[in-house]
Amino acid sequence: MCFNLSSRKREVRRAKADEVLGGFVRKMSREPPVGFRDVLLKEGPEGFARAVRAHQGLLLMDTTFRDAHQSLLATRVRTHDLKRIAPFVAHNFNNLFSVENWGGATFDVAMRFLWECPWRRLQELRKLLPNVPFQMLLRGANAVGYTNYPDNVVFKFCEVAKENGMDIFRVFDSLNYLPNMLLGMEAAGTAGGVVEAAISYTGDVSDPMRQKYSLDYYLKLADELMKAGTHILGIKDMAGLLKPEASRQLIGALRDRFPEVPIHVHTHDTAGVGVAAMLACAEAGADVVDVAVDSMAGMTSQPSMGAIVACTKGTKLNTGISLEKVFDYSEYWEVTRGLYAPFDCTATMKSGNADVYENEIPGGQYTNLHFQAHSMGLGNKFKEVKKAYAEANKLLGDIIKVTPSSKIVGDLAQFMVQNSLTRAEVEERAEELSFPLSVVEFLQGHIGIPHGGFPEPFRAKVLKSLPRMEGRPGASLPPTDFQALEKQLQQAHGDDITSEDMMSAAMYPKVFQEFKEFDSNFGPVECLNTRLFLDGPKIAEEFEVELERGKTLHIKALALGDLTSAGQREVFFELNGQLRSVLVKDTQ
Ligand code: 3PY
Ligand code: ZN
Repeated sequence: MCFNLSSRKREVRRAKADEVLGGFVRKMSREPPVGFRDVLLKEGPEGFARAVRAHQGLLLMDTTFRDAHQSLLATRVRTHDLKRIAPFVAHNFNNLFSVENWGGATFDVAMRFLWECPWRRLQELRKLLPNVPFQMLLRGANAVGYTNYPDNVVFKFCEVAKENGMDIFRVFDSLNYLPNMLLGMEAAGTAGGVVEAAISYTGDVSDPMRQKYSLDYYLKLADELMKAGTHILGIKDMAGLLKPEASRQLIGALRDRFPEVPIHVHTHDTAGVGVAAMLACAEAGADVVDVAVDSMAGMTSQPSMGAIVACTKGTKLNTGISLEKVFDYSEYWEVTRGLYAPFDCTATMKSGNADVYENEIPGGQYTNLHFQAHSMGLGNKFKEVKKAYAEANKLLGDIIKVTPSSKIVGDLAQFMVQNSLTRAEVEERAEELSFPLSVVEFLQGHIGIPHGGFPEPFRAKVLKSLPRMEGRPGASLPPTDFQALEKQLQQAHGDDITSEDMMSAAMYPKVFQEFKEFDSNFGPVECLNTRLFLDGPKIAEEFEVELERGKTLHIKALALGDLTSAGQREVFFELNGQLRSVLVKDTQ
């Protein structure tokens, strides 16, 4: 199977994207029109929430800048391509509730694979898109990581995010474990952000046979989040399990119980039901639903913006968004998406699948597991993995599955497939099997306590005498000493360490260190266009790199030296007319 896109094709797609953008830029006036962010800045989080609730018509959050590419393109979309379209969004989509552009997996992927600073992304986008609120996904006490951090790290993280322009914090916990959620909510609220406490949805409230996650369960949890003062109530349907009937029951009941609070619903389109479900949510009283622009929508991503805009036009749910503008926006993303073909799930995945109602795999993970099975040349293994995933979930007690609990269920599923074990065999042989560490730690209580408690006797058999944690895991972690961390980072990377760097290092020490080393060797590669970033320049190619406004480098690639015994080559080039060379590792 070949995932590579030829450099020529990528260049053609880039040129097409330039052409599309050129047309937009000519039509844009200088200042973008007033948007909901202006309301937020004037009225504060409470006033903003009131304005959202009072708004006539359906509001949309656009996930194209975060969850859509996390779910379809392995989170690989670069700041460069987000910045190019950001002014268009500011000018033409000023009536969006928010643009989701940060958090979730984007934080570590930016440093790990794109060699760019996630904070710079936020800063740069803020300048280009000043009028629409930015929204991020905060994994409660896990912030933007996969594990618990000391409380002071989560608080500082939210403070720095807010200072850098973040507005709305969607806070969830992968087990809906209230103490973890409350910690994230408090951190976001103390920072001055809009708190959107989001209940992760699983099961099916419209199925009387599925009682563990009943309507009553969700209403009780919502009561707690309301008591804790959330500004907005979020429903986070990370796997796309909300059917229209369940939407009517759940959102209808929440609307009756909490007439004042804005309700915001998130889903994925894995089974192809996203548009129908979001329309049902809106009709039942949701104020905001999540969509992605058409060319970045569907399958494991969010439902299509164009479809929702068209279906609500002329009704009381009218979004006020121009369908023509959605088409233009979609055209940009269609060509830009082509640049990321090596990471595009459609290389192997041709459709969504209603089997998600059985396995309940979240959108992003569904794509990952599919890709893993296919890249091993074992396309048929995906079916087995999905079946094992559903079995693993039952073994762990039928838990909520979203980062990081979804990864734990996935690890157990892979373990079962690799060792050809059924659920009954795992239960029977639990005392002797060497389970993945993530599974053992989950049973020890490392990410919190699942609804209904841990599965027994499975837990006792796996853990034997291993310690069990009580209560909120982060509560027992000693606070991070920020002064000591700053000193340590200054010693490693020089004096100009910022609060943003400190947060990156506190959350991802190794990833941050590698990113800083790369950055000091090669500079800000985010300034390169995506064709150059992914393919490199051709010999004799001349190109320009804009470091900042008015500071442009003219570069011409000249020649490659021989391969050294260390696997490196000297690369000769002209930089603003001067001959230069640099040693680079040859990874071909
Ligand atoms: C994340 O945690 O990154 C998610 O998108 C969860 O749905
Ligand atoms: Zn999602």
